[in-house]
Amino acid sequence: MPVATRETSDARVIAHLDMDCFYVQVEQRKQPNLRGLPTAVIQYNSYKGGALIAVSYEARKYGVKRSMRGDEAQEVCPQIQLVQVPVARGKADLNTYRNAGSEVVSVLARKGRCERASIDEVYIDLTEAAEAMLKEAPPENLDDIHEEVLKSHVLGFIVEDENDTKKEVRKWLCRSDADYHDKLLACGAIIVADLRMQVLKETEFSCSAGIAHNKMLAKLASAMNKPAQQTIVPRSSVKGLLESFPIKKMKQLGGKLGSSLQSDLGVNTVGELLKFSEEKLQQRYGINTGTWLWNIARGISGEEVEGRLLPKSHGSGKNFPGPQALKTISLVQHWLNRLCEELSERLQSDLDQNKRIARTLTLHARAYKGGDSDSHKNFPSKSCPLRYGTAKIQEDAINLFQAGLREYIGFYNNKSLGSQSNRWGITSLSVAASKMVTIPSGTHSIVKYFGGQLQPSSSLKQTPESVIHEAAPSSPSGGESCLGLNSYESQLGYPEEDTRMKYLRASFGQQVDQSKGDDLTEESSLLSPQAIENGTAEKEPQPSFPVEEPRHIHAVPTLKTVVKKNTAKEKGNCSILKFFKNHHDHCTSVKQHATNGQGSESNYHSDSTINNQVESLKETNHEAIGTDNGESSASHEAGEGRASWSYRMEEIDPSVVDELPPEIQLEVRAWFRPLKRPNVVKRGSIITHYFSTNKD
Ligand code: DCP
Repeated sequence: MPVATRETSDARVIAHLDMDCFYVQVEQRKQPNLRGLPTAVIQYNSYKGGALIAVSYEARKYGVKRSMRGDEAQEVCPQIQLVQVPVARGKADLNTYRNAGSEVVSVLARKGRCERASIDEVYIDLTEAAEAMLKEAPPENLDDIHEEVLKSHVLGFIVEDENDTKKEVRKWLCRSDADYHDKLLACGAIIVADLRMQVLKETEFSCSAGIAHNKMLAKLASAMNKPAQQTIVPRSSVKGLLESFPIKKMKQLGGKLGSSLQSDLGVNTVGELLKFSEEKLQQRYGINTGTWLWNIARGISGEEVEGRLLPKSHGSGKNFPGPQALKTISLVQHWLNRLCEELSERLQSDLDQNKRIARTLTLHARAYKGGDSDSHKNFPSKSCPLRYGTAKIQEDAINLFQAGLREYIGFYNNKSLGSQSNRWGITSLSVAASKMVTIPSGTHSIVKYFGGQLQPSSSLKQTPESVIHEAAPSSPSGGESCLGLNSYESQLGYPEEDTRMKYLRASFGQQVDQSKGDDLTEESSLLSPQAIENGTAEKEPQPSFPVEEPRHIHAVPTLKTVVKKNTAKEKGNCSILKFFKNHHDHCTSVKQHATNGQGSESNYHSDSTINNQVESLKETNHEAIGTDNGESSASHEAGEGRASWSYRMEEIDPSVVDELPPEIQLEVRAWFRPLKRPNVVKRGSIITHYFSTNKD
């Protein structure tokens, strides 16, 4: 949904830079002999010569378009050079292009706050740089202005004699009587031209740019004069620019909202919106969208350049055109597995390089059913909290697909699968990881520690309650307000609903009854769309989930006491205590003790792995624990062939706690404090230090 943001009263200088025929340029850098030739990059899929995804400007002159396939392009331009995208896992591998985009961003980021808007687009806030230039070296004082700056297009500035364009542009840039806004834009234009030349020098890529007072106008302008040119949008030209600008071409108006403006209000250009009052637009489209529409009609947008050099999300997709459409679940699964493998690799490298994790997994598909050629528009996108680990992502993705398919086909009984009207084919599949969050510094090692050791679960299915609509990808259990914890929960591979408890289990060796999901039948193996839609999915049968073994439940007297003592400190939705409160009455035993029973491994792989991690930590220090406490904190239970262990509250490593999100630290620390038992452990040993409660 568009968000109305008020424009600040201060003049800003924002540039939008967009690479020219980007994939082609990347390929031409690899093969310089292609430079200057009509060239296009084609998709991996060779159907009808492969889909064109990037077309050089030389090829465009012959009428080659991106909508064409290779065969058609060769018909209109026989000499066209077709280069196939790099391939991995039977699909396009875009890493080369992504890395090339990163090279560009790193050049631009030297000059101002950058927001990487897509693989080849960047916004940059040049306000400070322009202000500094205006103060120290205003254009009117410059002896020499680079040719590249003089080639700028100034919207609304009419040059009488085309031969004098550069001279006229110089005059416009250097006007001493110009208003402050235009002077800043003139400085912005000089800076942007310089940046574009720098990008060309360092990366060999050319780009085009728009320079304006906000992101919206800068973006519109960058596409106006391509390739390798720049366009300035003075305030005085905004009305003229928007007057004739097609409404459907405006960002966020390409879909239903734009169509409604056309059909319901008869608005075909942005300028035509000026006829409507803000109230009228609000009545029709709601307060926020109404105001946003009122603003864009006037070229107003206060949206900030976000300061983000990394992509907002990761995605991996593939098209299956014509006869290649996927018609069975097993084929879909095959391809989803490949897509998820790639996604998982990229998430892992983002985590390693940038310390970021993604919180939401979304599946998109296009499909047809029966003879309905329009039905591909309606395959619902589905999202759920993202669990790390390739197998988990694969498992969740197929479940999301099944949930979407169920809704798409609109039936609830597998018996109808074979009927003609319910035949379907998938023509496009993609998985995306979004809601990226940076792990606060200091938490890296714990995430690595858990992440590195978590094995993919083979049987823990995406629970229905965690399948959510694309439109509302936040957690149904209030995940949004628990950002820190949920991020880690996702990272640790827990389904969101259970995470807090599992976190506690990992930390405190506690186990919880998790017997739901028993007695499920094959027939209910797809989730009910109604349940998902209404947020009541947890009431639905949970299909083909492995039967979970009831868990032994061992409560901790000390923990219980502490929980009671600290209830007053509970605050916000993130509270572990609050969550714990909902569950602790299930706890029956009086010993803090964790036992992984037979058969629980597959269902609780994640937390049992963590248990084992804690165990291995403890084993390293086993001697010290045994010596100091007279009670082994790590033990192997004979007969089960599985490790189990028990330990005390005071044995929890405060340094591990240090690495948790701040709000969790506070709560866990509150639990530690009453348990201080000075002199119980021997000072000086590693484990004493490790588990010491006196450190905080
Ligand atoms: N791309 C793609 N599939 C599409 C559209 C684009 O794979 N349907 C890729 C190839 C493009 C790159 O993204 O090179 C950037 O897309 P742009 O829309 O910015 O187009 P180009 O950079 O190719 O050309 P232009 O100079 O018109 O921006």
